[in-house]
Amino acid sequence: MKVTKYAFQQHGDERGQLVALEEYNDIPFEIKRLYYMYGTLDGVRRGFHAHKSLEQILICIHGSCKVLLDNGYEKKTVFLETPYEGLYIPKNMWREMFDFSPDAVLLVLASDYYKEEDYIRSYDEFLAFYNNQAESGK
Ligand code: T46
Repeated sequence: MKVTKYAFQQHGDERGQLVALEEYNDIPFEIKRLYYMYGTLDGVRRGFHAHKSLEQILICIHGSCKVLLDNGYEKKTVFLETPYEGLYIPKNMWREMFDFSPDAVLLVLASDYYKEEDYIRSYDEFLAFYNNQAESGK
């Protein structure tokens, strides 16, 4: 499984750091929504779903967390710990976020508005959807 992590350009000077993200230049899609999670309690695991068409970039802008990616065939765990790195999550990818540090702020840039119908929340349904997509070459 290919995991795509972007290393964003840091504009550092004697005052500190700044990262600027532009759609299509730094982010490979139109950014229609952003959201962030913080105050995640110890031991919490979130996610447990895939998306039929949504693409996202996850940036842990403070603290750290881990993300399990599962394409239905292979699993990989990615550690996010810097505000200048973004993890790309394509469509058809099961994800779980865990091991949040108490100070973690996880920012997510999304290619579409919030649509409940885009979620696949059952793992069995995800595997069936994945196999179906693979067979039809999508
Ligand atoms: C994803 C991972 C990385 C909204 O009302 N609007 C939104 O844009 C989002 C993302 C959530 N919500 C509501 C829906 C739920 O009542 O916020 C509540 C928590 O959302 P959810 O349980 O879906 O959160 P996670 O952490 O399981 O998943 C989220 C995203 O939903 C998902 O797309 O890929 O983060």
